[in-house]
Amino acid sequence: MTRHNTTGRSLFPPEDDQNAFTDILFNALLGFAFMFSLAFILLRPEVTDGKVDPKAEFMITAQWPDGHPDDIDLIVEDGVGNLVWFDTREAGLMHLDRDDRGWLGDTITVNGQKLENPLNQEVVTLRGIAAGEYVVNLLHYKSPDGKPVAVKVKVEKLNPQVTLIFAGNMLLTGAGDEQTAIRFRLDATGKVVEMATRDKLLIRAMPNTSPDASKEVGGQAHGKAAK
Ligand SMILES: [Ca+2]
Ligand SMILES: [Ca+2]
Repeated sequence: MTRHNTTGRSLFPPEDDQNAFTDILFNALLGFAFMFSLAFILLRPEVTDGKVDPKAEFMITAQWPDGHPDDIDLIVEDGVGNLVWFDTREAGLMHLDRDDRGWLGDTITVNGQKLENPLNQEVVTLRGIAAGEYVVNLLHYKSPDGKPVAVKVKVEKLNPQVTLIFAGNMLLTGAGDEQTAIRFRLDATGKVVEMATRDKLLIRAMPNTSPDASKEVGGQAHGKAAK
């Protein structure tokens, strides 16, 4: 029933007009909803199930306890003697994504607010496949309290899906300690054909290098490198 005011004019449009208006509004909303859905589908990042980084073939990770003050270094040598570590972050097809220095650099100030990232992790990626033997070493670079540190080392093959090649626990005994976590040999297709754990020194074997915990930040260390 339509209500009327005292002048006899309707307060609301006749029902037919109202239905037409509702239809137009509904259609417009439907159109917006459709366009929004379409935009969302187009903007949605592609789901790469099981793939971490399509540009990398292998990922080598060293991780030690969150918030731990010690600086551990990951050093990887490829089949032709290229060496990647904090001093040479790119060599051959290898790349050191981050030199984690323990507690150092784990706190940043944004807009006056202190943010902490307690993670202690270094990652080396192999951006392509080069046949040969890879040597994965750890170096206990800086140890303020001189105590041993447990480090987890992982080697993963990323394509066509993530496959764990190696996972191990190492115990680094103090500044200057260098140990081999794993050696693995790849064939030309990226298949792991051999694994070994016998030590091969990469940094301590270099001339004029002697990692020393007493060295100050910014001073010369590892021969030519300054951290
Ligand atoms: Ca480091
Ligand atoms: Ca850290």
